[in-house]
Amino acid sequence: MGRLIVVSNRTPAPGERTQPAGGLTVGLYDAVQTRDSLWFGWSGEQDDDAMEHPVTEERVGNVTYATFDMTPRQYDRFYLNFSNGVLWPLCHYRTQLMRYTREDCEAYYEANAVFADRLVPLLKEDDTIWIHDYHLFPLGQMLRDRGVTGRIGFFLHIPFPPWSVARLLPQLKRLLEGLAGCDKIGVQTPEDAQNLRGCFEASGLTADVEAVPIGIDPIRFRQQAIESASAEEVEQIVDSLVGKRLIIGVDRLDYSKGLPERMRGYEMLLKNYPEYRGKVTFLQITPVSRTGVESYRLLKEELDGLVGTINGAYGTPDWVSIRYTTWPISRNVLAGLYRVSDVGYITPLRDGMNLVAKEFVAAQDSKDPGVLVLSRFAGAAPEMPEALQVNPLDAEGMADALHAALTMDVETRHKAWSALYGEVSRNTAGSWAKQFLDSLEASRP
Ligand code: ADQ
Repeated sequence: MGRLIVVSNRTPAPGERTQPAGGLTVGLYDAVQTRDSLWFGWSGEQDDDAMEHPVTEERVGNVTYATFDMTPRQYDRFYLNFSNGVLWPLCHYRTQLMRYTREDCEAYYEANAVFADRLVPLLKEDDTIWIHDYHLFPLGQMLRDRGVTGRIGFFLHIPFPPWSVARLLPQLKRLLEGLAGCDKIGVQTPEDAQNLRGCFEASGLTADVEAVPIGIDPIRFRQQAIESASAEEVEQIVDSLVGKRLIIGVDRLDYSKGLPERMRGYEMLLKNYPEYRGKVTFLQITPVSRTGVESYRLLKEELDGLVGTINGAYGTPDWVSIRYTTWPISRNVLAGLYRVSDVGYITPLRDGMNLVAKEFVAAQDSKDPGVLVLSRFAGAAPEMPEALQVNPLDAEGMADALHAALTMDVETRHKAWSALYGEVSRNTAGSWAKQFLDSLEASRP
């Protein structure tokens, strides 16, 4: 069997190469460990002379991490402006937030060409290449143009919108032509697959698209949660609640995550169900991300204001209704916090999958499990029908779901949790990678 070549915008940071921290790293950890692999991507470093810097390689176990630096221009135009200022909002159906310029678009293709030019010399004939995510849509075809003949797969971690929305992107066909260079394109949900197929069809292109939902490592995460729930850091937080019920939300600060809407849903709980005033705490953990993009700065201002308004309106001298932090928290502590929470309140407006929903389920105590309140627009929703599913735009509906979660008897909670945990255990990070790679393998003789 040839090598597995993983290509993603960022490679795991050196500290994460032996201890995967989340998302993509966990998903691919098993796949790259069990076979001779190369993981190729941007180092995270920027330098004016980056184009003169060589690719740097580090070998850890079975994996060679090959990384290169970017120029500040590439970072701004390829990463911030086009990937995160055009493609991210488009794929999350937020077209009014797209800030398109031709110059950024060209810089996106130029940066993809740099990925291709730097990767090709590292390749061998029987390598299988697996490209990840929206930063690298055109890379497959660019590798083909440079003579790569081996199998190339692509996985999109975020949603893909229908043709009626996608066609708002200038040069959509060019983007799809680049993607069609891959033998197999994986997406998170059947809806994304249908949308992407529709776009290929409308553009007169053919491609092999398949829904392969990503999962977590539930056994490992559960173990982490059990250990950390009784660790000092988590116990201190539990003590500080002095018996109040705990609702938890965990997300990067991103407009796709529906954070203002979530606050409004919680505010409605306090308004419509006054019996919870002074009796619940909502802990929202939201590390800031992409601060270089204007819409993210504006979102932070909006959220800061909303939290202040709700706390001001409902809080009392001895009770803060929302605890809100924008600092990152270690995964261990996070796992313990999920376990001690009564409700996981995960309500994105649109999300590729949302691994936090799966982590919350894995972390629960089977004898007294918490309840998952989940947006029906998370990619995880079709796999999790036993969660209390909500529309994040319906504040009253969210409040009703929180109330239902907080009053659910243990038998009903246990029944729902068992079904959810069964699914989270069936479709794991490891099985996701295996299913995709098997399918890529079978895509041609
Ligand atoms: P993200 O948008 O980053 O990922 P998500 O799937 O929820 O969203 O993954 C976030 C990961 O980061 C989780 O493993 C979570 O535990 C971790 N995390 C979040 N906050 C943290 C904190 N404060 N401290 C430490 N860890 C934290 C993208 C797509 C998703 C898709 C994933 C994987 O947007 O829809 O599920 O890729 O495909």
